[in-house]
Amino acid sequence: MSFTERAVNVLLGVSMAFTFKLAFGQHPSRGVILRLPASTSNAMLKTLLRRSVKHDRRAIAQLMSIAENDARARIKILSALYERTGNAYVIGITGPPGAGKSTLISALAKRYREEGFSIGIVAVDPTSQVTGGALLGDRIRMADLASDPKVFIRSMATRGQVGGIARATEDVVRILDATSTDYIMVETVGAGQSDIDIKSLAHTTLVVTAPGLGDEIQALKAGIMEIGDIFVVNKADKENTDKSVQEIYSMIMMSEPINGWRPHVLKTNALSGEGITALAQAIKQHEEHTRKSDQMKKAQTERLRREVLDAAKRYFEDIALQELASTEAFAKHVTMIEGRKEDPYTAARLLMKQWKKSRG
Ligand SMILES: Nc1nc2c(ncn2[C@@H]2O[C@H](COP(=O)(O)OP(=O)(O)O)[C@@H](O)[C@H]2O)c(=O)[nH]1
Ligand SMILES: [Mg+2]
Repeated sequence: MSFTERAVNVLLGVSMAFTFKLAFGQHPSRGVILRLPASTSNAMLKTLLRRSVKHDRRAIAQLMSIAENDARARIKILSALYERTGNAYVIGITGPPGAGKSTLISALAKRYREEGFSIGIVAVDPTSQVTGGALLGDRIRMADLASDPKVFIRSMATRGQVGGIARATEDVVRILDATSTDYIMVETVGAGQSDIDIKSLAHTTLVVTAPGLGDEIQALKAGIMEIGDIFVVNKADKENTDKSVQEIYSMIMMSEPINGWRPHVLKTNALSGEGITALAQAIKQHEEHTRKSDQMKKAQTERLRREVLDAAKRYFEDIALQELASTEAFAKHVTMIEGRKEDPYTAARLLMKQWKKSRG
């Protein structure tokens, strides 16, 4: 990295931190993207949006890819779709690799399809990235679902998103919500192995484990215990299923119910379908509980608050800072820093002051 590049990076970093402090009293968590791809044309976006709200799966997939790669188009897409969101019910499915999450999702999806609901399945699985094996397995398992026009499947594993996988996943969920999807199931690998905050994304969170994984209870203890609304011990055909159920149950009984809900513990065999009806019922119960409790409204308000802040933060990162970096003033400051006539921190402060003034 040349000195100038370094100076530009420092300057952008500092001005970004400064802007956030100014606006929110908070520091940014990500680095700066220096180049944006060429914007997608408005006409093309319009066509895709029109097709996607009629649940055209190809258009939906295209919109998702554009949102992942083009920061400006992303904002256009999300704001155009926003008024249509808020209807889908989002189910998070998390747990250690190999527990049977994908298999369980297929079984649930089939159940929901029988009831006529449209389904979105979002697989966020960094373990799939390593070998591609798990992904292939998922694909075969979901093959009959994939041919159903009312089922949309998206795998997040191998994409290099502009704003990270967590943001891309949220966007995908939002786009599905806006395009008449009744149930959205998001699969993540549990306990700190992915960046996704599934609890805040999902209305109901399932924590899936299986006997014989060795570390199942350990995995649950490591922060995943608090997030489950429903615990599923899958692979009920294996030994020690009841023991796992008991262990989880006693851990639940030791803690207070959250928002009046004490998590359920169920066992399933995702391959044979045993226990899936009971699981779908438990999800329904939690959905009813969440919908009628004050908590859902509070959680929603809190989510919306965070979204506005987040959108503002993203605006700064993706657009305002890019604009700043292309101004003459910015280039001048970099030259001054190069000549050791100024330091990046002072430059950032001055630029921000100027920026604030220019916005009135
Ligand atoms: N015996 C048994 N195997 C299962 C069951 N559910 C899933 N599997 C198998 O467990 C493996 C991992 O399943 P997968 O759904 O990919 O797990 P994930 O990594 O949690 O998504 C696959 O070979 C599945 O066929 C079950 O209920 N019983
Ligand atoms: Mg999986």
